[in-house]
Amino acid sequence: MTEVRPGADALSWSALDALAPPAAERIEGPANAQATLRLFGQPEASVRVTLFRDHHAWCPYCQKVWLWLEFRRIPYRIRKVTMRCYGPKEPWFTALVPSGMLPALDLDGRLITESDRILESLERSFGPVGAPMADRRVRRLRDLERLLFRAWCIWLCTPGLGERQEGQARDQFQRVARQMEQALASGGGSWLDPDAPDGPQPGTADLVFIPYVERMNASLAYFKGFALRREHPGIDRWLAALERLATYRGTQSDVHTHAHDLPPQMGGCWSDGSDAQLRMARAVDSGAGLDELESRWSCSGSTVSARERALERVLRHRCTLVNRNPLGDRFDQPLRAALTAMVLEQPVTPERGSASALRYLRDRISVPRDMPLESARVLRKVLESTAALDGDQQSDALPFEHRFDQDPRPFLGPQQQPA
Ligand SMILES: N[C@@H](CCC(=O)N[C@@H](CS)C(=O)NCC(=O)O)C(=O)O
Repeated sequence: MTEVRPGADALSWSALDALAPPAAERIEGPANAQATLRLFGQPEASVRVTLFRDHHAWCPYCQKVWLWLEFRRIPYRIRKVTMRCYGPKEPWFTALVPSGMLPALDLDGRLITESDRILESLERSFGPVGAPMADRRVRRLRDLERLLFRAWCIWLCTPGLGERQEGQARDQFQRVARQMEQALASGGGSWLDPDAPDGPQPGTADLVFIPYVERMNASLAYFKGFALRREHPGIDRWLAALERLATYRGTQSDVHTHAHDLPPQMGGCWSDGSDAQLRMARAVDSGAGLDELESRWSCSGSTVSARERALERVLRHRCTLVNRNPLGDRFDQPLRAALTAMVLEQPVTPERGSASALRYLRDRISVPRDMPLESARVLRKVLESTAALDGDQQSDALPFEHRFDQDPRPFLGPQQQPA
């Protein structure tokens, strides 16, 4: 039994280990970014599908296919590939797919690329999730999703918009967002799926919207000070219905991750510099988060709390996290201090000169790659509160044109997959 002393000492690694829960069940448990095999109660010999997706669990087109496989409960393997903005592409993958583009899928030995072609092939082999891709009503919704995507790109990714153009771009985006709300309202249930709008889970029509609506919610808050969920209550209800489902939560990212992973992917995202924007961006960057826009889901009721899961995930990679930190070995005590503060829910003083090192880690927690949203929220907050005990020294700003600081290679386990 670990003796937990009240007071301000950082616990040892072995004391922290004793407080951590076992790793989550990856093969049969809820959807999770760490799995490399998913079986849904079926024998491994029945697996016909391999999904090639990114190490960071960030690619939106991969998320669409990932969600489809999870909701349809098709056994599959996962092979993870590096996206160019995080590090070099694996040669074994470019030998298979010369463009290096993700996602790709092997179905019964046949390689398929392009997420829509992948979904069509999966539907042919296993049957659809709700109304199928080719259904006239689903096609109309897919077109609407592309309209929303374009309106979002124009607003977010056009540099140098003046005040008037910002307003026009926002109006255009909101016009299309209202069409999505009308489509939801006309179904009369929680979902866009025209066959079962009040069914227990979303259909393919919903799955095609999820990745980018999630990214819109995050990026428009961070770069434009725009609260999508407040401005569009119909979209808020739809997101909240998704967040009640463990399958969606397993794939869900958060505002911080999207805000810093989108710019290199999109060729830049541009802030409007308004008071609301600066306030929201500061809240995100400091680790305080934007509770009203992030998931309302709470882990309470789950057997493992958000902080316990965060502890387990950090402990798994603690050596690499210390080695990779700018403070090197001297990050050992500050990291233990923050983790101790998190589990004991009381402040623990880090060694002097560690504020920027703690903030370096705060800024690099990637959701859902590293841990679920709720765990990241708790961990970021405690890294910041522990850093603040040392001072206000910040870490270097995150790069905008690439994220080589997130190269997955140092974290790869023996099977070349991050554990
Ligand atoms: N039209 C494609 C788009 C896929 C796509 O743009 N994939 C990006 C990631 S989001 C990619 O693989 N880029 C290459 C890289 O980043 O390495 C699809 O629907 O599958």
